[in-house]
Amino acid sequence: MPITVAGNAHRQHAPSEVYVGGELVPPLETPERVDALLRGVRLVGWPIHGPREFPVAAVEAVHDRELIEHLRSGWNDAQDAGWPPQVTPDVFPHQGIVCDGLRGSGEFRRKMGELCFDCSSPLTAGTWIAAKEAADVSLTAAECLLIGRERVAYALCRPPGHHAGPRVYGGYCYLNNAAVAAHRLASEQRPVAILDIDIHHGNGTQAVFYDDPDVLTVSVHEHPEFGYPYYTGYPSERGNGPGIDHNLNVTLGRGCVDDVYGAALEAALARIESFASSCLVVSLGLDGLAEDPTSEARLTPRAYAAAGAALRDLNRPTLVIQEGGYAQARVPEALARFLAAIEGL
Ligand code: SP5
Ligand code: ZN
Repeated sequence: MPITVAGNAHRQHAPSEVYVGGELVPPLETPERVDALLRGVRLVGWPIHGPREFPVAAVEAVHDRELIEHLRSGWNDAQDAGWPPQVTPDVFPHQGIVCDGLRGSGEFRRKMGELCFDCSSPLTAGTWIAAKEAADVSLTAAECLLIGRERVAYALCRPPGHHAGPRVYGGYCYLNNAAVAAHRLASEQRPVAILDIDIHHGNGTQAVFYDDPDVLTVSVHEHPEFGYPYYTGYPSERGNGPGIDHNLNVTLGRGCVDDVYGAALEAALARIESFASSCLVVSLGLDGLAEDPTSEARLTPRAYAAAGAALRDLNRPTLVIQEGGYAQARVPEALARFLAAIEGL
C-alpha cells in the first residue's frame, strides 16, 4: 500500500490576514487545510508517517543561500527593525525604478523587496520551521521511492512550494518542496519528470529546472491572461539552452470543466510519456475545484479521479506533492478519489 508523509510543525505558520488586491483578508492557506487533506487520506486508509529531518544542503541544491537565510532569520531581523509581527514587503525593486544595479537602504530592506514577489505570503515567527518541515516531508517521501519500497508516496506538504523559485518566494510558497525532492531523485536516478496539476502555473518549479534537460517540467494551469501568477505560464516558455523543449505549459481557458481538463491533461501526459523518466513527481493542487476561490475553473472531484487513473496507467514510480487547494468542504473527496485512482483501486 502507498504511504503518506505528514508533519505537525506547519501549524506554526498561520498568518492572521494577507493582502489580496490591496485589501487585508483572512488567509486561505491555513493549518486547517491539512486537517481536510488528512480526512481525504483516511478515506483511502493509507498509513501516515512523520517526516525525517534532512540537512539544509538538500534545500540549497535548488535555492540560493541568501533566500534560505532570509527565510530563516528575516523575521527576527524585521522585529529588530521595528516591523509588524507579520512581515510583507511594501516596496519592490521594480524595473521602472532600479537604475544602476540592485541596491537598498540596508541589507534587510533590499532582501524584503528582492526575494518576495507578492503580498499574500507574509513571514511570521514560525514560517521557517513550517517551510523546512514541508521540504523534509517531501524528501522523506522521496526516500521511500528511492529505497524502492513504494511505487507511490504522498507528501502532505504545507506550506505549498511550486511558486517558490531559486531566489524568490510568494504565492503562499517559501521553499519549493517538489523541486527539492525532484533534485534529490534526479541525483540518484536521472531523468525525472514533473507534472504540475495545481490550477496555478508552477513558476518556481519551471524556473529551477529551466536550463536542465534531465528534469522535464510540465504544468497544466489557467492561462496567465486571467490566472495567478499572471506574468508566467505562457506556452512560449519552453526552456532555455540545453533545457530547451524540456518545459511545457498547457493552458486552460476560463471556466474549465472536467472534460476540457481531461483533454489538456492528455496533452501533458503525452509529453511525459515521450520522456523516459525513471520516476514522476506530481505537484497536486486541488484548487481547480468549482468551489475554490482562487481559480475560475469548475472542476469536480471526478476530474481528479481521472487524473489519478491516467497517472496509474503511466505506471512509473510516483511521488505526489501537495500544493494548493482551498475549498475545504470539497478537498477530502477530491484527494481521496485521486489517491484511490493512482493506487489502482
Ligand atoms: C500554492 C497556491 O495555490 N497558491 C495560489 C496563490 C493565489 N493567491 C492569489 C489568489 C487571488 C485570488 N483572487 C480571487 C478573485 C476572486 N474570484
Ligand atoms: Zn494553486
